[in-house]
Amino acid sequence: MKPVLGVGMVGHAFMGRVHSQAWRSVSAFFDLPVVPSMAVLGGRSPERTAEAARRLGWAAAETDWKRLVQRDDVQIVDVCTPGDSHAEIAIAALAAGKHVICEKPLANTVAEAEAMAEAARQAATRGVRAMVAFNYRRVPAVALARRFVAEGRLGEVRHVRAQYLQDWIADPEFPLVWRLRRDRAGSGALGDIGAHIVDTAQFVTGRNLVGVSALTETFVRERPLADASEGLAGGSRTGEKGTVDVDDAALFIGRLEGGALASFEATRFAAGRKNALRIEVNGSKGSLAFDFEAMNELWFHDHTLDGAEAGFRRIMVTEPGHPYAGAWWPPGHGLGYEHTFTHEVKDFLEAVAAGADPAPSFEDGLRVQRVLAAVEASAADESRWTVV
Ligand code: SOE
Repeated sequence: MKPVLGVGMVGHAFMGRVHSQAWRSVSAFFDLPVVPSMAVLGGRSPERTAEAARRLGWAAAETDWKRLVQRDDVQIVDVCTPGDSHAEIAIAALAAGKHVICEKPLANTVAEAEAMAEAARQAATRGVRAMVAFNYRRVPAVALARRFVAEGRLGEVRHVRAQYLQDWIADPEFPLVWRLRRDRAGSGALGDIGAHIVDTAQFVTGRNLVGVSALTETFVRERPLADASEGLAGGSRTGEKGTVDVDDAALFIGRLEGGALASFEATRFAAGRKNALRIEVNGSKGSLAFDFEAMNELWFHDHTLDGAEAGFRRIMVTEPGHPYAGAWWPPGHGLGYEHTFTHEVKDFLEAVAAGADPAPSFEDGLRVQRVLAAVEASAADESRWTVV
């Protein structure tokens, strides 16, 4: 009999639903040393939480996260709330001896992220593990891209071009949901999706950013207020308007360890782009290109080939030898967004069972948080702007 680890998850909106899917399916597809049991779902409203628990497959519902993290049937706490409560919940859970997986960005501020990383360091000395949930690392094609870079197939990395393009708030009448409020989300497109491309770029290249220079913009400064500002769509309108105090888009350049130049663009105003997380890496021996909107494909150009034969070729990342892919369908049948979360909890459970630190750690999450803060500081510093 494999040891069973009870999971207590806080939050049941978009991220809670997709994490539930991961916890529900992981043992059916991966042979793990431990088995997760979906012990309890946490949320604020008794009715909505009980209903979500029933629908998503949780054994119980709890309206007080402080009780949830103390429960004896909970060994893992999964934090799927907006960023303003990540630090409080994660730190309390670690102090209670529970392993923690926490949605991205790790926190809303560097100070909170520092406190979380410190709590994780302390907890690790007691065998308690913590991970920040940057799920796109677990797209098979992204993991394969990292493998190619690590194997030296690209040679010296010269350029990284990363974009995260969405369009779900392009309509000025789209309401002021929590992702557009600094007090809840910390920042706008920058923290919500820019954080993903910072992590993806650092993960694929194995190099951290050492400095940035940035522009941010808020295109729509007032939006309708909505009653229940949960989820992506928001609830019914109140008829009033509120001020948007976060960025709608962030554009920045940076330098990676080792000298590669990188550019980043995060926006929710790219009309027609739904979830285009893209990365291209150019090295001395070749290039890689990925777009989440075709997430089962990785494009590779081998620059050591004769020019007459060389050129980008498409690799369908669905072969048994590709990261994660062998656990699923026959070659060519493809995976979706939800699988990245299944891979995330698989890696987390394996690390917990092995007594190892999972990646990305809270320390990695803190490093991303420092990049976000540097981007905001750079964008606010108009003295660096050269008028033409
Ligand atoms: C909204 O922009 C969002 O749901 C992000 O919060 C997620 O992290 C991303 O995976 C999809 O888009």
